[in-house]
Amino acid sequence: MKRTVWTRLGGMLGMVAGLALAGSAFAQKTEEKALRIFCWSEYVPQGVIKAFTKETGIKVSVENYASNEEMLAKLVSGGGAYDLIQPSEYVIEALIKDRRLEALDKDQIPNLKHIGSDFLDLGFDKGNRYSVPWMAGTVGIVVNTAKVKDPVTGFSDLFQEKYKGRIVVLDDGREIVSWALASLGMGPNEINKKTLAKAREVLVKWLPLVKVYDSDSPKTALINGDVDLGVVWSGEGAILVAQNKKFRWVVPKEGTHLFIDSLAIPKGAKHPGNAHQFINFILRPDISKMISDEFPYTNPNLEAQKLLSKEQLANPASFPSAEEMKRLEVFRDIGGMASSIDELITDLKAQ
Ligand code: N2P
Repeated sequence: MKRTVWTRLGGMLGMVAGLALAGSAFAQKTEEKALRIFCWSEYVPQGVIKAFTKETGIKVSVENYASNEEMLAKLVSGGGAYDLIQPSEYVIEALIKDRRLEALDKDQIPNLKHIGSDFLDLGFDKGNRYSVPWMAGTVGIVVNTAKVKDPVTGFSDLFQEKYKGRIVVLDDGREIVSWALASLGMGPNEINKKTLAKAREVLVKWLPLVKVYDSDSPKTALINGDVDLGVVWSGEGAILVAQNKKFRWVVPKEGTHLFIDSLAIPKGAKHPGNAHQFINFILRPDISKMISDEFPYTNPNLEAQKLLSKEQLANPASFPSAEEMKRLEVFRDIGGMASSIDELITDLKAQ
């Protein structure tokens, strides 16, 4: 499934009728006023958590992860410890297959109507039965143009011997392999033994050029001047380009990942009612704007987009152009091949 169209500012969309009916299964239960969220680092503003607690009296504990794979491992071993998780599209697909998610009660999420139709009903969760979009985004290249004078338009321009020791990349095997595949003209979901062997040949040359692996805050090495180039999450890139004109954002010419990060309730969650309340809360346009202000990813909430400044909407990392959109692709669940990627990257890093 490839989404090539995505409105930048679109109008209001008629969709899920928000019938806020009382008396659903979740609302009837009396839950203690607690909520445990397991989410990406640098993605959920402290201010949003505070505002939620102030309004509802629900105390929130937050635990962070830096990759989908880290989240999955803890979720599977943790046995119902979390009320909300924040997986990307391909992991939602896997979790649904594995029956690890609670079906959502849409009656408790009337604010879902603010999400643009381009972000709903996607292949990994038809009808959004289990997940609600948090933010979308891409993975792209940041160039410090004060230091790098040659044009960098894609992964193969970036991973060159002359940039050795001047590069930060995400510490994320699935992402890294997708860049190598893209440079070979293959999509991010063409993963099997053969294609991984080809990716290895590329990465064996690329990875020794990397100075820093960082998925939490890859912008830091660029701001500090430790490196001059990076492959980073779009929200990190957006912060850099807004902060200093010397940073340029590039959507790699070979193609790159379009992720849809979402909220979902794991099976066995102890506070599903509170989790629904939180989901509906963050879909409120004013709250969603708070998220964009701090973490400028692609906000899928059309009413929140209306509250963003011209500068925010014009940030090329936050909102890719229609032409750039054509180069984006979502990840699919690749089942057991995920561990082969893990082995490959661990092995290459050790060399
Ligand atoms: C936020 C990480 C973005 C998530 N720090 C990438 N899927």
